[in-house]
Amino acid sequence: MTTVGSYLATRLAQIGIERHFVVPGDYNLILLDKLQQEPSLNEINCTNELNCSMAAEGYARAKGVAACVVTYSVGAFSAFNGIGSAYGENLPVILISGSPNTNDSGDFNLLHHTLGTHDFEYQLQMAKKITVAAVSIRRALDAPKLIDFTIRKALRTKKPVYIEIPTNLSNQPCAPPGPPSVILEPLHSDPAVLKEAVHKTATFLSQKSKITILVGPKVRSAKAEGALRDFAEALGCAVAVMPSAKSFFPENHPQFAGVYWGLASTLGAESIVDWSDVIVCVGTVFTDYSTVGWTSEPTDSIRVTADVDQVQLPGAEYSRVYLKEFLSGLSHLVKKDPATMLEYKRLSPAEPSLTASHTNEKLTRKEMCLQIQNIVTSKTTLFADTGDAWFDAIKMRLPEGTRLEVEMQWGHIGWSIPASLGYAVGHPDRQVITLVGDGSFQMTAQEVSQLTRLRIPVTIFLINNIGYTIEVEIHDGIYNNIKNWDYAAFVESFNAKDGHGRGFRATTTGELRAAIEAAKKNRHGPTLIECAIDRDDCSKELISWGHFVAAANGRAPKA
Ligand code: TPP
Repeated sequence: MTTVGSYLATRLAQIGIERHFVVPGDYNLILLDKLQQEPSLNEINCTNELNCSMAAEGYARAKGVAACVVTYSVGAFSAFNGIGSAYGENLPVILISGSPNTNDSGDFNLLHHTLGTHDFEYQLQMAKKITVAAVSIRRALDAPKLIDFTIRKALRTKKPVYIEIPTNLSNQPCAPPGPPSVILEPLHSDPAVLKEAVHKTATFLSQKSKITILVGPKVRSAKAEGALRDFAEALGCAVAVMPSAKSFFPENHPQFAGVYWGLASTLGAESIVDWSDVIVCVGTVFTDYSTVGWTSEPTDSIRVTADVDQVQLPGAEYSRVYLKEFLSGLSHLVKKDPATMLEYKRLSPAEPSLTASHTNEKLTRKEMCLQIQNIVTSKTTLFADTGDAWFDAIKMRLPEGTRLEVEMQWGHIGWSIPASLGYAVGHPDRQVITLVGDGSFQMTAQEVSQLTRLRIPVTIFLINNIGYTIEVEIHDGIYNNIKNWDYAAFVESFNAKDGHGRGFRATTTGELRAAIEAAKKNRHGPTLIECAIDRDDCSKELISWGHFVAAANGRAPKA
């Protein structure tokens, strides 16, 4: 017999979810049982709902979609934070919350885990603001329609959705699921609009002589990385990437022209972007952070914007044009124009060839980065949390196949710990390396416990500069000081009798080398390496970036 719970389980399995992230509570226990009965779904427990939602967000980065199951209010309110992240970062995460028994509202009962009023609607209303579809299943017979509607919406928009299931409905019968194409069928561009958008854009580009492509983070959600490469090769021009799109275009590609991040750019990317007479912005997102406090946003007049489902160029705009199809169409029409590539070769600075030290000296940020860079391979996924870790990771040279994950839109410090758990569960074949500041780590540290429990060999480089350095650069005060921890001991405390987590503290280059060797050998649990560096040892780009972001934050109100 199909029940509401088993219907949902079948649909989650059909969209490729193999692990769902949960924190149990009495409003969702029967639902969790139903999900467990689906043979291809495995439950991953998290230590709290904030981490649970962030772990699901990380799983969606690995597998394209994720599910997170929590209890009413006390669980869902915390999980909303990861759902905000999924929205901002364009990741389809399905938040499923248990909720009160359907009889309770009509009976005017007061219930636990609520506001202590007769309103049981507030959570649904809140979810509507941070998802693209939020439903509450009030009758079992509505479940198939509502579940299909929300899942389809999540997959099509690459945004989170919310499904609320009352505690007494999960085991109630409903119609069995129909063919999965109803939720899986992708959207296609309007053929006439696509044709015109492609022609207009190709004509526009043919009139320009200095074309640069700027790659943004939405290329991933549009599944357009392959089409982007074809388009770039057809044009033969310089290709710069935004910081949150680093690794979405191979860095060993002859057309790669660095990370464009205003004054924090790498490899001279800003010089070629500034020289161009047109910038084709593919899946880009311009915010105060990504434009360095609005100092580096390409002007509209020289911009062609190819977004996930629309195209804009000076004097024209097209909707219902999907990025992958648009780029594929363009690659067949554009003429080769390598002008920016030729100029970039002239403008780009010689790359410094730095090697990690072989002696034993006091650890610095630069040396830490060199040693981490040495262990990055094509099978590595690097997570960089908010803070100087962003700037460290952005400057690293990544081999083809390496992935970098940053959460620059939502920017929740501590995101990297649960997100790397979720990612590693989704991609057990990849080597996950996480760069996280001490302040960020303290937000979500207990999720290392699940890495230990599941024996996942994530390597965490904890950059201990004793405080919130990025905040110091934006606006300093005593609130940027934090309590130091014995991080190595903290991580090993999760082992109890059966764990294999290891913790190290590196204060010298030699200690870091030794810790990295130990991490390579530890295949049955996480390894945390605390990199103890000076409080003022931070990237110069972070200081300048902080200055401009602070200036943007501090603009006086308009009269
Ligand atoms: N709370 C959350 C959940 N997210 C945030 N981004 C902030 C507060 C504001 N914030 C941004 S960065 C930061 C804070 C508090 C400090 C990060 O410190 P750390 O992880 O030590 O990195 P560092 O700046 O030292 O490199």
